[in-house]
Amino acid sequence: MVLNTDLPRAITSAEIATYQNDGVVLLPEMFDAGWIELLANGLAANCENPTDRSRVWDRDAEGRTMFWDSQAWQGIEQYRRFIFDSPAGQIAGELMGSTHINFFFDAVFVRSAGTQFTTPWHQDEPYWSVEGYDTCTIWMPLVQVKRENALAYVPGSHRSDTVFYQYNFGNLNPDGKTDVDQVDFSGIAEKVFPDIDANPGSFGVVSWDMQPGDCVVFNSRIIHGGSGKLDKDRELRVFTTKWLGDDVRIKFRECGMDPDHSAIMTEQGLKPGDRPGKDLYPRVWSRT
Ligand SMILES: O=C(O)CCC(=O)C(=O)O
Repeated sequence: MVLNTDLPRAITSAEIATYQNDGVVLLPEMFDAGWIELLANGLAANCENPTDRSRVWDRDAEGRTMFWDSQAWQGIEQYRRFIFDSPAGQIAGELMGSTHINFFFDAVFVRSAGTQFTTPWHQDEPYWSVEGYDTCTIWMPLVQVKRENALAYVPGSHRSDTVFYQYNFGNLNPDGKTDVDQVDFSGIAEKVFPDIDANPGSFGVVSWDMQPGDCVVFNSRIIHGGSGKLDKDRELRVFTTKWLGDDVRIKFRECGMDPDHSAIMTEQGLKPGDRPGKDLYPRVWSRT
């Protein structure tokens, strides 16, 4: 399989400005068919051999499921190849204007055909074992997805300083898995989470029709959610990667973390205030 390790085209200054102003940008046709085939094979292997962290987030009466896994890259060669050899790290670095990019973790969101479950609206970085503005996700559907079923975003919300009461994803556990990460923002939240679904238009919500090879890059502080409600013949297989830029430092949060990396960070000698690094968070790109 031939894999193009270079960007298929330059990222434009307009795309960088959109990412910085809105906190989210659609980049069409950034990964060619070779990368998509590789990741599709990796995701199939991941679903067959999930990590201990994986779980079903939703299972309905008809047996349709939403499956999630995270930080599977160390065991899945196809993911490793993507992380180290694809242009993804460069895309993150150019959009965030960073000098260095470290890889944080992968997460997959796999909905079987017709799944109605929708991802609750949330921000990512408040849940994480790091803190920083320069954090982003590359969201890649490995199958075609319609705008109304894709992940949606509230442009500009990444710049809000308000500490919202965020959803506890640990509640999504129909199979009663033990040792699931939990968060409780009640001690620190300043406001209830905005009710985006009540009036998406007033929040300027955006999302896009996407093909395999397209990606959306979003700042990890942006409010996002709403993906799902699939047609009965449509599945949704999404591979995401999370990237860390210049200002990011390790932070252990009393409200809980999801995914909670504090134990594995500590095992590797990483502590609050450190720059994430070592084998766990490899540096994959530097501006030359
Ligand atoms: O794809 C989804 O439904 C959720 C993705 C998401 O929330 C994320 O990558 O942070």
